Amino acid sequence: MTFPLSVSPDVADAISSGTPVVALESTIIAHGLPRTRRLEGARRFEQVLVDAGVVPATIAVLDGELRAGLTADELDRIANEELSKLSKRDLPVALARGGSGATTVAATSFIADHAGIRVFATGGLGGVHRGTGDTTEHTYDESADLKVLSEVPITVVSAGVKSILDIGATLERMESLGITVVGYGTDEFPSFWLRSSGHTLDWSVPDAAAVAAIMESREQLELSSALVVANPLSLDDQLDPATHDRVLEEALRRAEEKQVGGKNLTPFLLETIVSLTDGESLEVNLRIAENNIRLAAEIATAWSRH
Ligand code: PSU
Ligand code: MN
Repeated sequence: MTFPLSVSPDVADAISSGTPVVALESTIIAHGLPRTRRLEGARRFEQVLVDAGVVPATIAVLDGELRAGLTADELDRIANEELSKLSKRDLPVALARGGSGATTVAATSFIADHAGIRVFATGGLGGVHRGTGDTTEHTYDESADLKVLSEVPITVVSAGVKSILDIGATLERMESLGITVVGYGTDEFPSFWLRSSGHTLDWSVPDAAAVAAIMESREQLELSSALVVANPLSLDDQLDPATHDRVLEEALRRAEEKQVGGKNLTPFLLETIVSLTDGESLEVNLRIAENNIRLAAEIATAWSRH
């Protein structure tokens, strides 16, 4: 039986010729941006790679097929159709039904790895959600992103995880799961909209070549776990910290009041924060994605030369 994945001709050519390729996820578009900004974002993300001489491989499920590398029309579908959010466990259902959907970090990493893509850029990873109300109450809401990243030898560039999550618990889980984490030019794990989180990292790297060297060592060790490159925004580009703290508290309060949970929780919190900041968090969000994609392009280029 062959693996049911369709890789676009551009991406397949790049992989076989050793041209750098970077995978992009589709959930960040379909569930991370408001409809009016989706197409612009999707195109911009790919353009940043093209400008750096790297082939973009946006990943999604279309009409019952896993896809790596989309045409302009297909990118349009991701931006304009009401797509479901697919984590790894949802893939067999989507395939069996001939359905379409946007892929999370978990599903994108799984598909990218099967396509032979080694570098992936996202905004923020999923992680461990905060407990609701009483801190002794566990929701067991931990993103499948973490488990999949413990199983797939991919390099993911992210701006850490959002402060809507329990960042300390997320870092502990990444340690238990054997996921390697390095800060890019920082020894602190970023909290997405902010450069810092108060959580220090064991390792920091100065440039893309240092990341490619770690990728090579990982291969020699035959490790099957991901390398997370935590790439913070500059202080000038981050969200104002006081605004951040205020809107975060309010968004968490509204989620609890409306009892939003499961896969709707992340999109709900993100939308609420966009509206509470009058769209400012969205501009920061777009800068973060671009910043991560630029670094992923450098890493993929360094890797292609190793
Ligand atoms: N974090 C963000 N923006 C996002 C997501 C996470 O800052 O768009 C998306 C990613 O696709 C991530 C997914 O993989 O949410 C995690 O969702 P869940 O917690 O339901 O696994
Ligand atoms: Mn969840």
